[in-house]
Amino acid sequence: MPHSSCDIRDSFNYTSPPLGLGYIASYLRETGDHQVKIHDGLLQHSRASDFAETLTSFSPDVVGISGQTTPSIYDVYRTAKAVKKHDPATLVVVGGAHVTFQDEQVLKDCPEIDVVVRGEGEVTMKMLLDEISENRCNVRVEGTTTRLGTSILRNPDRPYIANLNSLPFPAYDLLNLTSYFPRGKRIAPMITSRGCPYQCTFCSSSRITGKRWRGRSAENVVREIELLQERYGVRDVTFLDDLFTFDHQRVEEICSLIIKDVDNIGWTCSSRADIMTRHPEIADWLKDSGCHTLYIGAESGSQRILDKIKKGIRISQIINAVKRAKAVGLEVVLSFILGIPGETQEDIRSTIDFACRLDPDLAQFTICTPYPGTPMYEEAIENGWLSVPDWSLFTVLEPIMDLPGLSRKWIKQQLTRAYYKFYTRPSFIWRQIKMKNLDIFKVAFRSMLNKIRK
Ligand code: B12
Ligand code: SF4
Repeated sequence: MPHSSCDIRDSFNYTSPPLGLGYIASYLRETGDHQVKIHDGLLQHSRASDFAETLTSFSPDVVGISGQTTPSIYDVYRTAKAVKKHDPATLVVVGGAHVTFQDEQVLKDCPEIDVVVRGEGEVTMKMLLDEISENRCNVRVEGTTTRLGTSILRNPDRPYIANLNSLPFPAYDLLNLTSYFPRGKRIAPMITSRGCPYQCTFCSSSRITGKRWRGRSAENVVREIELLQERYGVRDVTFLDDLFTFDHQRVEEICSLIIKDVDNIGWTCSSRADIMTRHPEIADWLKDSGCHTLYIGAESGSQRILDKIKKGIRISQIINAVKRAKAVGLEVVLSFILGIPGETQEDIRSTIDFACRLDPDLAQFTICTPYPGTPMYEEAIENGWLSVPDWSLFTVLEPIMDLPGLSRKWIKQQLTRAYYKFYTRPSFIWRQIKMKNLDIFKVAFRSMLNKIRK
């Protein structure tokens, strides 16, 4: 991971281990004779000099850099430059969401990058390394964009990995899991599925991992939980899946197997509101097997806007899902987007009021950001809402589109207003006092507002 600023990490003093790199590392070790090391520049105390030291001591033939998020791309460029400066013969490969959709631009902008891996990285990286270790100069590896003389060669896409059970677990031994435990809490992330058939216009996930949802089996998932618990002392798992609850039968199987095989584990996942409404029994399964927090993307309080962003959910489903989750005793975290193209000032006010009325345990408000690869990005370019993009501002805390009828300044004010209005409600503060959560809440809230005000 490049050394990079990150508002979430700075506000909550927490980042999570780079699972994508962990998967690539374990796959390379399992399928070939490769020695792999992971350096995470996002870790709070990681310094650029540590990275230079790693380059010297490990002396890699290939350096893979995660170009996953848009705001970190300039840090990716800086890292690539540092690698080539250290040894110009090192092959520099980048992968992840941002570079997948900006592959040609990235190669044009940064001459130090040799290859972009698009989409899932495990198999493509292995194929690339096989070519190099056998001294073949074949640049025609599926899923890559690379240089051919002075031009750029975009090879065909690689098919998605059909059976996720076939992948080894991430190389946790290379990730130093304990350095990620926030305030000593033994939390680790996991990912149990990839792909999403929905069409939300602001989201690039489904465009990276494909429209077909692929889930690992319950058995495979629970074996990984056991590994995390037994080898690393993990007590709480955060499932980062975009669609953990997509296959409700699989959810039931995972929950039953956790109850049967795993003691003392807490966990968190996210779900779409329509799935929780269609299958209300999911809430009970989650709660009974140790899930304590459910994250739901509510996005907007206006049905017209939900339809416009093709979210495919109804306001009534959000209300039902929140009621249901609270009824079984789950904590609920909702996320909302402000400044969506087509919104009026009234829509934004009603989103903030809706968040307060729903009264979840936490609410996250972000500013609508059109990431490359999304239909919203195309729409923003076509309509001239994005001038020359400064990628470092794509943090979801900065308004970056010039939208008709909504000034950037006003949208930013609404973000601050949303946090104040939601988090200073007496009912909310009282709940935090009762739960003795006030210290963590105060630090995070103050720090988040400082970021927004900057
Ligand atoms: C966990 C997470 C985080 C963690 C980062 C943890 C980490 N160290 O990786 C934190 C909380 C810090 C974070 C922050 C942000 N995030 Co985030 N995050 C995620 C999340 C939920 C899971 C990532 C993950 O582990 N996936 C599972 C692994 C297996 O997949 P993967 O990481 O994509 O890796 C695969 C491929 O991408 C590729 N690959 C990735 N890296 C590399 C490197 C090489 C060399 C190669 C060859 C291949 C390769 O191969 C991997 C294996 O197949 C994703 C959503 C998602 N479902 O992926 C969003 C996501 C990556 N985040 C996103 C965004 C927007 C952000 C933020 C900008 C804003 C925000 N939401 O808060 C900040 C930016 C911080 C910064 N300065 O960079 C977007 C990225 C879109 C974009 N173009 O930027 C995503 C896709 C969510 C979304 N749907 O919009 N995030
Ligand atoms: S927001 Fe969730 S449901 Fe919508 S496309 Fe993205 S991953 Fe799929």
